[in-house]
Amino acid sequence: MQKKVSGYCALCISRCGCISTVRDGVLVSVEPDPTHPTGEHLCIKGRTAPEWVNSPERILTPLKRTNPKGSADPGWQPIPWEDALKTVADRLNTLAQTNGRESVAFSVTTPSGTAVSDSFVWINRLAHAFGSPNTVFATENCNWHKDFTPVHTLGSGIGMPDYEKSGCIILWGFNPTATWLAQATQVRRAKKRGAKLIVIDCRKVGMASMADQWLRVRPGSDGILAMSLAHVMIEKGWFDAAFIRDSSNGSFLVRMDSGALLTEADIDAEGSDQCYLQWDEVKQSVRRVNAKNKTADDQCAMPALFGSFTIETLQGAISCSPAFQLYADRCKSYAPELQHSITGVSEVQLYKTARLLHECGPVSYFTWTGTAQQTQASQTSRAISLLYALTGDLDAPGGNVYFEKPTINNVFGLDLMDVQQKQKALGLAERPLGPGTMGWISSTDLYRAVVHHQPYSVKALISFGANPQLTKPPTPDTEKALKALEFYVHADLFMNPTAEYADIVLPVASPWERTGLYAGFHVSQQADAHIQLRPAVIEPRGESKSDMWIVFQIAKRLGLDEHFFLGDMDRALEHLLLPANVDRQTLEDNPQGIRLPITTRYRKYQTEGFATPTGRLEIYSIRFQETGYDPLPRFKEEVGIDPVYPLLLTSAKWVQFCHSQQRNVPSLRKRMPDPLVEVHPETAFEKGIGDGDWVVINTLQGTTQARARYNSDLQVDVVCSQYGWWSPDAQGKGQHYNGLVDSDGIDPIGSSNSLRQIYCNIQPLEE
Ligand SMILES: Nc1nc2c(c(=O)[nH]1)N[C@H]1C(S)=C(S)[C@@H](COP(=O)(O)OP(=O)(O)OC[C@H]3O[C@@H](n4cnc5c(=O)[nH]c(N)nc54)[C@H](O)[C@@H]3O)O[C@H]1N2
Ligand SMILES: Nc1nc2c(c(=O)[nH]1)N[C@H]1C(S)=C(S)[C@@H](COP(=O)(O)OP(=O)(O)OC[C@H]3O[C@@H](n4cnc5c(=O)[nH]c(N)nc54)[C@H](O)[C@@H]3O)O[C@H]1N2
Ligand code: SF4
Ligand SMILES: [Mo]
Repeated sequence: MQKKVSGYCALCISRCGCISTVRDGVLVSVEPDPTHPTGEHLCIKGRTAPEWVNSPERILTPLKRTNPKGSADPGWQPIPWEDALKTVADRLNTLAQTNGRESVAFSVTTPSGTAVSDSFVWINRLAHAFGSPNTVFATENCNWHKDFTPVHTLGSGIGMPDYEKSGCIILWGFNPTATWLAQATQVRRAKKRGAKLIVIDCRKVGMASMADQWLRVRPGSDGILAMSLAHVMIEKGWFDAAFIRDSSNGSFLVRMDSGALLTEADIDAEGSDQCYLQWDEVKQSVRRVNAKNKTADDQCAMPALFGSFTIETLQGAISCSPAFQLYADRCKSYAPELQHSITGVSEVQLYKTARLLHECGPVSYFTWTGTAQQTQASQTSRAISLLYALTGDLDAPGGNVYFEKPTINNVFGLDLMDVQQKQKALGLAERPLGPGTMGWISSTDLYRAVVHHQPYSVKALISFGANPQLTKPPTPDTEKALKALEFYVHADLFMNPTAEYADIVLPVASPWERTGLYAGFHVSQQADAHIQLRPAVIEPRGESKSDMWIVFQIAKRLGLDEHFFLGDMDRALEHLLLPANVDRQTLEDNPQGIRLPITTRYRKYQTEGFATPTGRLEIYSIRFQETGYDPLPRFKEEVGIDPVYPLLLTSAKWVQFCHSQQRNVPSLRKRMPDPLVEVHPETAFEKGIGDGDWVVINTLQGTTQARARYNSDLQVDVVCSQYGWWSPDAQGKGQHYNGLVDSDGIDPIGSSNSLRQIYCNIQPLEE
């Protein structure tokens, strides 16, 4: 018996349309579905998915620990589902009663690099319905800087390049060839049609070899690079002044005494503090702007972007400048001639790049983890958003666009907690604009709460996938915390070094064994209009269950049924689909998905404004200013180089694996048997390291091992290694890339770690 079933590969954010073949109830192959908007190609992980699904290492029953934590053998003993679920509910309820609901933390793996996307919102909803503001998630090192920080500038995330109409595309610390195949396909197509391409990456990877400009930025200097580029564009007048004047707060006057925006309330006792002021160059006087709809009292005015003006206020004469002037001044302090030793990019190349941006638009860009994993990621994100704002192409044809998506109900459920409970999120008090606002916490904050009871005690962890032992920086508390947790339950397909500390492990079905709803495939309007209910193609292996089922069953036993459709997953799905204009039956009848008849509305800000405090794109961030952060990007410069650790280490992803997963898939492992570190041959030669030799990487924090691979496209003092290795036959077990990271250095706004700007040294491994 053989059948072919349409679906999509759920293993990463690309969600490539695919066709799965099942023979006698066993998944035997996964192939591309070129009729699907993301189905032109599958990567090697998708093609080898049957090995992953059928792996002998899958967890097939609920397991209970019988030996103490930290023992070499946890003594896993199979237990019935009912016992497991009852234990989980009983323990969580008891702990919450004695220690408060915030004492139970949740954890979820990344939906961009796993299929947990099927249940991501339900897992978060469970935490919120339970009353826990504490969900550990990779966001601070993954997507906070691209999906949430830009809210303070653009009023939204960064959107998606409108590849089909872009004249010039920037890939900034993002290598879709390895990490998002469907975007790579779009870029290649655009390039073929004649679009220009700028790649900003420390390595010449992926599309860099076909780029019109490849900017070999030094790790961690992207914010400075963005400011340098912006300086050139402002100095040359290569920016969309009308857009900045009419749609950003760049024309709003800033009081030089306080750094606050000047408002009508400053000049008129009856005036509104929501009404901002510009300097009108025609009338040579101030002009009032209604915050929410940009209409001013005088339409034929010319608001100044540059200059310095003395304004008579209720407190006397005050010197003021348009926010854009302050931004231009800040950019000037990062002028290319001052910064090329820090960014590694020459003045000439910066001018050429700025010219491309000016002459070859519309410009679109995508940035991801190359600009995330640094301690200045939030200001870097702002600097890149502001540089992009200069093009005037936001939400315009060919620019970064907010495509229309199928509308589905939002069940994230943050509002199931009251304000007081939400405010208890670990780290939120220190970083009020950080991931805590979404109920997401860092593992460092979790471990501190478990071990030091700071700011309060956390006693339990319920984790859906994730392997923070390897994917987050270590802290002196990590192991202590994992041992000290009074109760830890981990739901996964495979064991991992973090799950080894669990009290109970729950077996999760693979995405080929469960349904999944996906609404909007991102990479074009056509893809984003696509909605699909991926069918299960085989029976769940062993007793494994979907994350959604586990969530609903735990909710039931916790007495939270009312928030989970009384345990009825079909009704839950119907609820999601209510506003979507498509019903479940239609989706079930069309497993390849449905394209809804929706089209792009460009430049929505013209009618809706921007979702920022001033209702405009914020050159000058009001929330940053009010929270005590610099309202304009500012960067600390590299510290002087330590002769003991003279090399600059960064990391990246390769197509074979997602994070710490898939090392146990034989076909993938054959292609990448050992952890790699890319080294410039000159540096390697100096240290007596041959291509393919094992080397030791040292930092102030730790040490690990990897095999050298020569890469002559790197700067000579930059090295790039892999993270996520731990499988027993890889050399370096017990050590890993993130052991090299200093967990204390974090971004003060968004809490990202320095995973990509680490001073290190390397030497040959003594056998
Ligand atoms: N040095 C360095 N560190 C990094 C990064 C880097 O670039 N450099 N990248 C960071 C980024 S971007 C991210 S997102 C994080 C990721 O960090 P994590 O979220 O910890 O990701 P993984 O290591 O892939 O762990 C995934 C675990 O979830 C399980 N899993 C897979 N699918 C499912 C599912 O459907 N349900 C359940 N319940 N479990 C599932 C897997 O078997 C595995 O055990 O790592 C970060 N760490
Ligand atoms: N194969 C695979 N695909 C994945 C994942 C995976 O683990 N494996 N994970 C998924 C997830 S969760 C995510 S977040 C995405 C991430 O997707 P990407 O962001 O594309 O992932 P990376 O390869 O880690 O980083 C992109 C590039 O940043 C460069 N880089 C390193 N340091 C710097 C720097 O300081 N500045 C700049 N400008 N560039 C730098 C690296 O050389 C690399 O080419 O991928 C998703 N897809
Ligand atoms: S890029 Fe690979 S792993 Fe990601 S969805 Fe596509 S086939 Fe699956
Ligand atoms: Mo990520």
